[in-house]
Amino acid sequence: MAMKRIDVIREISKRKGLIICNLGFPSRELYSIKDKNTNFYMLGSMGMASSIGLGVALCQKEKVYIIEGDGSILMNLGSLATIAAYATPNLNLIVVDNGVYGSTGKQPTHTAKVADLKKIAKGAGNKKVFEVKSIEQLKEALEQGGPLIIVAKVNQESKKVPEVPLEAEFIKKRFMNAIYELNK
Ligand SMILES: Cc1ncc(C[n+]2csc(CCOP(=O)(O)OP(=O)(O)O)c2C)c(N)n1
Repeated sequence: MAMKRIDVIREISKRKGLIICNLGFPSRELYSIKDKNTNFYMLGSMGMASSIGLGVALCQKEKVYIIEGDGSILMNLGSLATIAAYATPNLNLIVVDNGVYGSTGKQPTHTAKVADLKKIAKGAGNKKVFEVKSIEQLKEALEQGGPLIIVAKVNQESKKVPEVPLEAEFIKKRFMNAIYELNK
């Protein structure tokens, strides 16, 4: 049976580390699984989770899990080259590829027909890039040690969960405090 985005997010949420999550349903699903002060929910901008996550990985020692979307990473492909150039071993970028802009009505993205994110990530210079289609494959890929890019192929399903009821400023400050406490 095809993997769902929420299964991928649940697996990542079980792990110890910081999570920077894409906006829309991915953040809503992550919040509904378990809200933590180590979760950063991106509320506004597509494609910025990978850039923010790289910055967070570079400036402290905790593991960082970035949950991106295919539509979002396609808007910021440059971040894949910046990650190839600068990423530290604590960086794990998971691109959840459902082939659609799932949070805004399932309009197809370019991964549905032409774009291969694994090849793009490799072509940008990243060494460890995996494509996974099951939770078992995802777990195995996550064991490989970073910097790591995983393209997780999922179906188009979003769980009908409410919006994240937190203010952007609160999310940022809480996340910064959590990083400070973990790294002191
Ligand atoms: C720059 C920008 N353009 C458009 C939007 C509107 N928008 C919010 S979420 C979203 C879809 C995101 O798709 P994807 O990254 O593939 O993630 P999915 O929801 O499918 O998991 C869109 C178009 C936005 N927030 N920011």
